Amino acid sequence: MKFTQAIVRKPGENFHQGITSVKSEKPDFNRMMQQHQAYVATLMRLGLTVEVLEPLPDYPDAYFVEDTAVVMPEVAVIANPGAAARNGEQEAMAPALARHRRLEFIRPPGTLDGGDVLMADRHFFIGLSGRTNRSGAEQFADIAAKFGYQCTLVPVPVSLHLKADVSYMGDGTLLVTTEMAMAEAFEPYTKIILHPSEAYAANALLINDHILLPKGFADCRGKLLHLGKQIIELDVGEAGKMDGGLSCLSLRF
Ligand code: CIR
Repeated sequence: MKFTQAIVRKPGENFHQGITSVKSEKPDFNRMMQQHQAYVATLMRLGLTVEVLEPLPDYPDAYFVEDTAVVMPEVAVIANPGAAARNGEQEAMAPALARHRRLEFIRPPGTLDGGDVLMADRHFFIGLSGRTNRSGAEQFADIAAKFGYQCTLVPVPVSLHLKADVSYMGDGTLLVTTEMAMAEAFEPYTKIILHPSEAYAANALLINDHILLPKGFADCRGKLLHLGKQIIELDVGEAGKMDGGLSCLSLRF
C-alpha cells in the first residue's frame, strides 16, 4: 500500500501517566516531544501529508494513535481499545478519519487495538492478545473480508500487541521475534528473525520504499540491508518506556 497520509497526536505533558510495564526509568516530556517531532518530520520528508492532532488530557496514551483504528484503502475500521483507560480515544479519532474514509466500527463485546492488526498486502494478521479478543478479531475479519482481504487470527502469548513481535517488510518478508518466528500463520513468508537481545526492533515500519527502524539495533539493521530499501533509524526511547514504538505513533494510509 502506497502511503500518502498520516495522522499523529502530540503527546500531552501527562503522557508518563499512561499504561506501562516499564518501571525502571521515568520518561522525559521534552525528550518525548523532540523524538515525536523528529518522527513527524521523517514522515513528511517521505512525502506524507501529516495531520497533527492535539493531546487528549483525559487519555495520556492517546498519542499511540495506531491503536484507535485500522485504515485500508476502502474503509477505516474504528477500534474498540481493550484497556479501559484508553477506551474513548477511538471516538476522538473517528471524525479525523471520516474525512478520508467511510467508517466501520468494532462493537462490544469485541475489543480490538490497532496494534494487533498487521497488514501484509491483501492479508491481515490479527493478534489475539490481552487487548484484542476473539469477538473483536472476528468482527474485524468480517469487515475486511467484505473488501476481499484474507484474515488470519494469531495468538500473541507474551507481548502487548502482535506488532510488537512482527512487522511486514514487503515482498513476502516479515521481520519477526524468535517467539513468533514459528507461528503457523507465518509459515509461507520469508522471515528475518531478530536476535533475542534486539526484540524491540520487531516494531519497524515500512513506509513506501523506506524502512523506519528504532535506533540502536545494529544486528537487525545488518539483516535488513539486502532488502535494498533505505533504512532510517529513529530514536523512540521515550515511547519505548511507555510500551510503545514506531508503528504506534501514527496511522498511515
Ligand atoms: C498501552 O499500554 O496501551 C500504551 N502505553 C502503549 C501502546 C502501544 N501501542 C502499540 O503498540 N500499538
